[in-house]
Amino acid sequence: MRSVVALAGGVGGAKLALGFSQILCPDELTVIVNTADDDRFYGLHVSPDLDTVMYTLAGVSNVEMGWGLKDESFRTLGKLKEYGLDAWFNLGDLDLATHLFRTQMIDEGRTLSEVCAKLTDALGVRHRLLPVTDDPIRTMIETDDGMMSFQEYFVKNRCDPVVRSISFAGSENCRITDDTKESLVNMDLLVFCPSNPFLSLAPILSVPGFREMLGSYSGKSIAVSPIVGGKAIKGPAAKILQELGHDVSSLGVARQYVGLCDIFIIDEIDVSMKESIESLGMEVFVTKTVMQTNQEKQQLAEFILDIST
Ligand code: FO1
Repeated sequence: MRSVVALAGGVGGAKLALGFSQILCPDELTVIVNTADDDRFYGLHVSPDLDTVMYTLAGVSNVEMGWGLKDESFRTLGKLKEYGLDAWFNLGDLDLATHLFRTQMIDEGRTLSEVCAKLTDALGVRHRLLPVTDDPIRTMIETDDGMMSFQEYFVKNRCDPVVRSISFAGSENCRITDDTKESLVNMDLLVFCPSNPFLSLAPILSVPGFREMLGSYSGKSIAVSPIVGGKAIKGPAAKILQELGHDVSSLGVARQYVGLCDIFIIDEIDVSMKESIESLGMEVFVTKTVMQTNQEKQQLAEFILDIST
């Protein structure tokens, strides 16, 4: 039996997690998810990355939007706007149920992990999704337009402001959950999904004790580049690499994983980077990494399992 742990943010992580879920039994896969994009809107606790992975594995995600539920409507939000609220963060009418449920449980004293388990059970997700921590951690973006929360940067300002630095408020007081710790102790393969290294994977790694646990792990660690042909598949990864002074390429991403991964996977289009990445001390594999269909998600997951044995 395998014991695969995938570290994931939003869409890219969710796609690869879905690929793994199609070939691994429920007790062979744990997805540890970023929670630093979490925030509160309209009094509700929003956990975007957990929901993106959860909805994707449940087969109910809104693929066109890249977040939220399919067949969604926004009538409640429209009413809030009519009342004069500056409702720039969109919560769909169906998605509101997830948020009402989560917020009510948290306000009753339940943990994010407990809520996640209840929601995934209800949606029929059989593989394990774990928030990296149950404690509050919030990505803050220092930009040329001032300091802002992640969702202000991402949604309200459409990633336009120039990023100067990124920090994770509260991370110093976070604890890894016992379930996360246990999955890291028992894993025989660690996968860094093709998620944003600065916004999705760095906050997971910033939780005290997480890096130390990886330090005492002796199995294979494999990262998949979220940059293909100098462009991000989705989101601001390329723009942020450039603004923070890194190479906008798989090489620029690979440099973020030195000391964390022994295998780095790049897309066929980036084959010319193979040697430069190898010179960082990683073994490099080249394959098709762009996942559009469910078959492509499964193929990449199969490729990763094959090279890890
Ligand atoms: N992304 C947007 O671009 N606009 C939105 O209004 C928006 C609302 C939203 C609501 C719930 C949710 O789970 C995700 C939502 N997202 C929205 C996506 C979210 O901002 C990003 O996917 C992640 O935080 C980045 O991985």
